[in-house]
Amino acid sequence: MSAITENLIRSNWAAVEVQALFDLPFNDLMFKAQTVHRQFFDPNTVQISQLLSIKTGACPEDCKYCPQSTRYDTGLKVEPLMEVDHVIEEARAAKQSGATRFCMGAAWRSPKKKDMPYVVAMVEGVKSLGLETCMTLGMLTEGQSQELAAAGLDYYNHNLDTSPEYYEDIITTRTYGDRLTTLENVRSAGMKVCSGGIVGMGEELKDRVGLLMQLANLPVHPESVPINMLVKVDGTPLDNVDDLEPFDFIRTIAVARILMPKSHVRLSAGREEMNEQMQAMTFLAGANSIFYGEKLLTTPNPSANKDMELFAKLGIKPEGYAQTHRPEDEAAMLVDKIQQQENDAVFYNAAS
Ligand code: SAM
Ligand code: DTB
Ligand code: SF4
Repeated sequence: MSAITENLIRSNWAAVEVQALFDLPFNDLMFKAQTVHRQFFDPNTVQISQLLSIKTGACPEDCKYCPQSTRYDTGLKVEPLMEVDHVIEEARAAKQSGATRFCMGAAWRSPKKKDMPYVVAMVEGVKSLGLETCMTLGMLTEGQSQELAAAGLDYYNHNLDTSPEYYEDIITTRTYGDRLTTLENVRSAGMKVCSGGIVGMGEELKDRVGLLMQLANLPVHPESVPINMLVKVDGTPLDNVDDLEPFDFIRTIAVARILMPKSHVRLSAGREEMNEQMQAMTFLAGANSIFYGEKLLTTPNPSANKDMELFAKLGIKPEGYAQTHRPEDEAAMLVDKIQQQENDAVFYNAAS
């Protein structure tokens, strides 16, 4: 990295500086974000992660956005920890569809001792398929972080969710400090950090400033920064919150890109509600990762087919997918492959 690009990587952002970025005219902000983006990344490549809920619902925490908290009646079907073999089968299918990272999520406050051998086996099995591994299991101790790192876990996802000031309006069962401690444990164990937040929860602009400042002022920036648009789920306390102005979502992505130039910024939950043009604008703002596959953890996501069609229209190629053709042909080939998989699945179900 040259001295000039090195200077762009900072952990001493002041609130006024971050606020000033948000206040730029939209075109100036987009230009700045795209300029930074091009110094560190191929602007036409997007990383693809696939999510799987390995334990669903009945979570004791009270996160007001979450359909999986036991405190809210969201009609969600509770599922115990998934069998290791089943997880590995899902990962194999995700790889076939073009995902390079498999992210396993559990509705836990933190993993219990009895859970650890199973999640370790999942990491080992998924990794042996040649996929990058990611988990999000709640708070981790130092020991648990080391155990997961030793099993080969590449990334750990643990979001700060919002600014420290707004946090208590959203979650009361664990503190902001608890979250920072987990991030420290993950980092010290040598894993890559995936941490971001949710916008559209009724927060103010200063809270989006505060969230991004917290992430960008960590001693080492998270390698992966998911920016989620709240998915409003009936029965959660936030199911009726006002919609966020879409341009404010795009601005949040652009500012994240500028503050954390080397990180992958993920256009995360909420894509089901976004049209193609809005998603394209987030890629222009510097988003270069998505969650892929028709389900996030419990809520819908665009189909892999739809995403590959969008990639083909935009000339975007999936990161890490062996490139032997033109990007637009490559995406079209993936569409065919996914279609074939879906046909096979229909045939399989009918026979069983
Ligand atoms: N239980 C673990 C935890 O919270 O640390 C891991 C799973 S939890 C579902 C992972 C993240 O998903 C949350 O931190 C939150 O940022 C995001 N999330 C949950 N519900 C969401 C929703 N309705 N809309 C957008 N993001 C959501
Ligand atoms: C993240 O930041 N977003 C993902 C992942 N990390 C685990 C989760 C989104 C969940 C959306 C609501 C649901 O599907 O339950
Ligand atoms: Fe539980 Fe995680 Fe949902 Fe919070 S976000 S209620 S900890 S599953």
